[in-house]
This record gives sequence, C-alpha cells and structure tokens, in this order.
Amino acid sequence: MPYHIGARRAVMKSLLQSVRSNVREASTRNKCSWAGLGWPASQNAMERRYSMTSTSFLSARRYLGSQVDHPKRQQQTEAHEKDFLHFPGAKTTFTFSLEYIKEISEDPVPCYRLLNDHGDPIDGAELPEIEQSLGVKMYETMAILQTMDNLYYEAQRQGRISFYVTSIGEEAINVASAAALSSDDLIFPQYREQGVLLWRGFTLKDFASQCFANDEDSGKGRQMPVHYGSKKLNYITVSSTVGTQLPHAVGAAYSLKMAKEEACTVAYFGDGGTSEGDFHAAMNFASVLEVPVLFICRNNGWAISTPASDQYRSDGVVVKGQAYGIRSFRVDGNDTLAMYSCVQAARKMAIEESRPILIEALTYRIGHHTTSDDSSKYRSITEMERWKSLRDPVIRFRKWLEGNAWWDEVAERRLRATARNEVITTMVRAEILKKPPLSDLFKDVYDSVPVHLQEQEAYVRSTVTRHPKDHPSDVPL
Ligand SMILES: Cc1ncc(C[n+]2csc(CCOP(=O)(O)OP(=O)(O)O)c2C)c(N)n1
Ligand SMILES: [Mg+2]
Repeated sequence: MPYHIGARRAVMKSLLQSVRSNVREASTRNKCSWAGLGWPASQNAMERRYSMTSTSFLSARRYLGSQVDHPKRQQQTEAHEKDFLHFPGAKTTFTFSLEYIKEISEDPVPCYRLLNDHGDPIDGAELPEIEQSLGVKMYETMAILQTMDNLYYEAQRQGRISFYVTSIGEEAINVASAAALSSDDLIFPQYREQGVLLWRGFTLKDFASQCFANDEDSGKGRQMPVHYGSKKLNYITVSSTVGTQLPHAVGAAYSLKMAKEEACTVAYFGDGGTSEGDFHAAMNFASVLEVPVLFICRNNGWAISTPASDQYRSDGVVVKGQAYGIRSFRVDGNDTLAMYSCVQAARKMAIEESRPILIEALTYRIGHHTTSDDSSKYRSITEMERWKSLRDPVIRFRKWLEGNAWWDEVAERRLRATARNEVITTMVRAEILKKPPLSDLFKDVYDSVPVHLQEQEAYVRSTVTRHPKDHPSDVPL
C-alpha cells in the first residue's frame, strides 16, 4: 500500500475518534442535538466545528439548495443571529447544514418586454415616453441600417469589398440602445453595432469610405471593412479580437468617474465574448472600482458556429452579474421599446450611483456570422426562417408605430426607396475615389516617424519598385 494512502487512513481514523468523543461530550452536556438543531450562542468555536463535522460524518449527508425556504435553516439563522463573524472576505452567518448554492434556479430570470411579437403593447406594461419624432427617427434608422446591411452584403458577394458583417435581426439592440444614450457616452463596440454609429451621425458616405478604404476614410484605409471608429462621435474603433474592448471600457469609465463627468462608457459584446477571460476581468474591475459602465451583451444564440449551449451552463449571461456584485437586467433585444427603456434606466443608475450595469439582450443573429461564413452548415434554415418571419424587430416596431398612426405604407415605400438610392449612390462614389497613399501606412502613431518605421517604408517601396505588378494600381506611392 503506498505510504500516502496509509497515512491518510490514519489521519481519518484519528479525526473520527476525535469527532466521536467530542460529539459524545457535547451530547452529554445537551449542547448539540443529533437532529441537527442549533447550539447555544455561548458554545465555543471548537465545539461548533466538531458539531458540524459530526453531522456531516456520522449522519446521512443532506444537501440543501440555498434557495429552498427550509424551516430548519430559518431556526438556525435566528439562533445564530448573534454569531455574525466578519471574515476579511465576507460577512456571513454560520450554518451546520452542509448546503450548496444551486447551480441554476428553477425559475429562469424573466425577460423584460413591453411589446408582444405583433407589436401590440402588453396589457399593463408601462411604455416609455417616446415622442412621435423620436419613434419615427428610431424606425427610420433601423430601416436604413437594414438596407445598408443588405446592399453591402451583396457588394461583398460581387467582389467589390473584401468583407462585411450584417446586424440583421439585431437592429433594435443597436438603435434603441443608442437612442437611450447621450452622445457624451463613450462606445466600445464589438463589430455588430453599426446601427449605434448610424444613430450618432456617421453618414452613409462615412460607412462607404471606410468599407472601400478610400481617401476620405478617417482611418486612412488602414483597417479591414466594418472596423469603423469615430473620435468625433465618441465611438472607439472596432477591434474584432473578441472581448478586448471590455477592460478598456472599464478603464475609460474609471477616468470618467475621476473627472466627475456626467457620462458613462458602453461596452457591446456577444454571448461568445462572455467566454473570454477579458469579460470576467472587466466585470470584476468594474464592480470593485464602482465605475459607470454599461455592459450590453447581445446574446444572439451563436458565436460563429458555436451555439450558446456550448458557451455556458448558467441561466444565460444575466446571472453572471450577481456573482460579480453587478446589477443586471435581462431584456427582449427584439423589442425596441423594452430595449430603449432598459438602457435609459441602466444609464441613469450607472451615472447617478456610479456603478456598472449588465444588460443581457436576448436576440437572434439572422444573417451569417460574416461574409466569410455559411451558417446553413451548422444551423437549420427553418430556425433562421422562423426568427426572420416571426420575430423581426423592425417589423415589430413598425407595427407599433402604425398602431399609433405614426407610420403607413406610403411612408414605408418612400423611406425604403430613398435609403436604397442613397446607399447605392454613396457606394458607387466611394468605390472610384482614390486610395490613401502608401506613406499613410507609417503615420499617426508616433509624433515623428521612428527609424524602424522609416526602414520598413523604404523596404516596402523597394519591393514595389521590383514587383510593380503586385502593387495595387489605385494606391498612390
Ligand atoms: C480572441 C478571439 N478569439 C477568436 C476570434 C474568432 N472569432 C471572431 S467572432 C467570434 C465569435 C464571437 O461570437 P459572439 O461574441 O457571440 O458575437 P456575434 O458574432 O454573435 O455577434 C470568434 C470566435 C476572435 N476574433 N478573437
Ligand atoms: Mg453571438
């Protein structure tokens, strides 16, 4: 028999003997009951420890979920009210029942919604105050976003741009959250939030310049298509490295707090983003630093081909907030009004109380992950079609507008035709504009270009001179 097993047995035996003798002693003094009831407050810590050990070693183990309203637990709590002990890491009471926290609640966190799937207000729901002009602007932005996404998707398929990401199915999360924020709030996007930028005033020309990487792109053509950014609009440049924007948003929120600004930071991310370490680090930092940041998770059920069921075993994302001490909401991300009202309330709390808030917006990614993906390979067409036909957030909001007599078929046709025309016109123009010069590749990071970048530029130029046919003819040297 290996030594360590024998040694462990000896330790167990002596522990059991010690437990038995202590239990006998305690029972004689009538200070501990086999039934597992409490002990007098005067009992010392050693006795308590052995009493607890005796229950778990010598009687059948009972595992009680902490959410079960157990009468014995209540008695214990009353008996030990004076027994509070402040550990450096927690303030808590004692129990001698070996209990666990249930891994998942029997009642899932309900999802906040105000409109049903047909766009009718739910009985008794308190709708946010939205003026006609705001409601119409939100709808128009969603419709323009949808038009832009469809046309750019086609443009990629025609080989005119190299890459595109649509937000089809997630228009309400984009636009309603943007509408509930202030332009002073700093946005840290993932990559499927172009509707937030559109709402803030990024023009169709700006989108086109970025996607076609032309001379008018404020990023000077240095990013892949859809990696938008705008200093003027407080929109940090997209980085598609999943999750990296989350700690950044927390750091920036800390700086807003120190500067006593009346603004918050807003980090958008997907369900897949919550599997990154950065998500957890960001949540914890935000909680302990008490900073005004909104974590808006677009839980669309898929992280490329990985379904949400392979992403977590918890009740979605919303419950993760509590573990970090963060107040959290679960909202129907396809309900424009609910999304608007939730983000508005969350923003107020974040700023007035200087606290982070987590919002899990439930939705569905109707399009492929990106133009590099074919989602029919890993999910059923029926699933996609069902969401498209029954749960489209744009149609749902339109029905609500129509119910208020704020929108009709004529306005719809006019808007769609104008949007289509503008997207195509800006796209065609952006395509023929000249590209930024090669030298721009080496600028804007350092005040003056350092030697190693000068050397790299010289190397690129000599390569182009040697292989002129491999250099794109529309990029000036
Ligand atoms: C750190 C990192 N790992 C992996 C990838 C590859 N990748 C790109 S998007 C993506 C899935 C993200 O899913 P989710 O966060 O749910 O966002 P969604 O695409 O559904 O909007 C992955 C794994 C990446 N870009 N960065
Ligand atoms: Mg996702």
